Amino acid sequence: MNPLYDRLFAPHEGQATPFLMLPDGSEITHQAFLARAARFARVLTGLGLSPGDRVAVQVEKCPDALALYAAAVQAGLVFLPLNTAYTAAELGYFLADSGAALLIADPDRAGLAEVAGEARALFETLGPEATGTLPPLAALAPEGFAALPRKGDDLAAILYTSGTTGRAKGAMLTQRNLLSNAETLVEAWEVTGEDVLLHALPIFHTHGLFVATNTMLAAGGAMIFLPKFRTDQVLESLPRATMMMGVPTFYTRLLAEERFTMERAAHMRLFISGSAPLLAETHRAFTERTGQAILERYGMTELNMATSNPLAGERRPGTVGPPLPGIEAKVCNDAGEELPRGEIGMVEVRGPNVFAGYWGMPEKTAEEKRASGFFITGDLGQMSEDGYLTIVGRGKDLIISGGLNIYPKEVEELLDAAPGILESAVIGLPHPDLGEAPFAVLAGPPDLDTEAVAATLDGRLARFKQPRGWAVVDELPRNTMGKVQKAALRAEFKDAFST
Ligand code: MLC
Ligand code: AMP
Repeated sequence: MNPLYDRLFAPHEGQATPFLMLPDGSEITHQAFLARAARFARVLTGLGLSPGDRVAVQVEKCPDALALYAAAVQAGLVFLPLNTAYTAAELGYFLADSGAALLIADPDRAGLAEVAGEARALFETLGPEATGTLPPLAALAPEGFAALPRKGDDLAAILYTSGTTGRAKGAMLTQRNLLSNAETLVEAWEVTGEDVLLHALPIFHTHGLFVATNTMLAAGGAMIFLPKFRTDQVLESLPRATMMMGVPTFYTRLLAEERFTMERAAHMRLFISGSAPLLAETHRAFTERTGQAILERYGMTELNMATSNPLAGERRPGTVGPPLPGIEAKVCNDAGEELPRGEIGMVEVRGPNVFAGYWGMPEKTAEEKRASGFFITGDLGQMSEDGYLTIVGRGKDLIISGGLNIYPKEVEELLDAAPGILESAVIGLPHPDLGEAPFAVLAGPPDLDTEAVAATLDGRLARFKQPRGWAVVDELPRNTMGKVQKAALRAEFKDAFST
């Protein structure tokens, strides 16, 4: 028994209908995809990996990257997907912390060999250009692979999520976490084998990998599988799709296009948004343009999806809807006591979706997960009388830029160490395309060369985390407790990206 494989993958082994539709017009059936995955599973086990071992993967989005995920599930391995934007310096930590047995990365990332540590590193271009660094994949007969036994509590994946204080944490997701959420979403959004999801998200995060892919697998549907969000490609694909999942930037980019019309969206039955707040005005403009209401949902790496506006019923702009079936979400005070409806407090969530804990960090897990099972999300929310949750802010110092998380602390530590800088504060400011984007305020001499400072981050910090704007001040504003007043800085520089 391998619950995740048995439910999401095995039923489609003989399914000859398309699973992945690619930009070049070619299609990969469920059957062919799973045959490919089975070969990968044989390769992985042939390399000596056994159930429970971590396999880290940093490769560009392509069908084979997804097949590696399926293979890891089938072989009982713990899948550890990594953002392709991460530098070798960032990756070294994930590999060492997770004790990964294997790293699979694109060959142009060969610099990673130096940081691979104990992990065996394989550099291979996946897909049609495969160069054969992986043991002779093509030579293996497509005989299939019997899924190795796993239990619901066994880990299926570890996803790293940065922390407000220092080190990134590996969120441990069990087979049950992933499976229960996929089943819940199929039901909530009435996903069927007839659905075609327009997939333009990256596949190294919860959104693109689990919410999108697991749900389509559970339903036996298909995906138009685009390498990334390119407006032209998305516009062209919409008339063949029935659903799309995206971060708010996807929707603002579509709305900026006159070619995005009611007619173009007419074949779609469901547009879903998440990972960052969707402005109520975007929601309304979208309805005006297409006649369809975006369905906004809320989740996080540790939770998969926790709440969702209803498929049938009011999709209320600015809210993330009620808790999904089988999941509890409440707004609490610091002691974890539920507050009266309408009051603002910390969002806490409990259910089969809640992760098992942080890898190797029992104290961190205990700080964020109560004995009662409720997870303290770090998001501030407000529950309406009729049970719709609104995310009103974050209790954690976090910037979400185009759906990607940036922890200021990580950037500030590097900036503080740069020559000439007394101290720094990195803040998120409103950005017309990315929702919010990182901006650095540096305390230092007035002639400080910010370009030189920016250059010190290259190679050490993924580009998306690097500040897009800079200001130099004499000193940072502090409150009486000595804490940097980021709210004051956000107010002072609020228009930096909008003018
Ligand atoms: C790319 N860049 C970004 C960025 N994405 N900078 C800040 N924030 C981002 N999100 C930078 C690159 O480093 C590069 O910089 C330049 O922008 C162009 O890169 P690109 O790849 O061409 O960018 P683009 O295609 O425009 O990407 C923007 C985007 C993409 C919004 C389409 O980031 C995206 O798909 N985001 C989705 C992220 C996601 O899936 N989040 C879900 C997390 S799970 P330079 O300097 O090199 O030119 C989660 C749980 C939940 O949150 O609830 O779902
Ligand atoms: P991640 O750690 O990448 O999984 O990001 C999770 C965070 O994204 C959550 O803690 C929220 O702050 C944010 N988030 C996800 N969905 C929404 C949403 N619909 N509205 C507002 N914030 C969201």
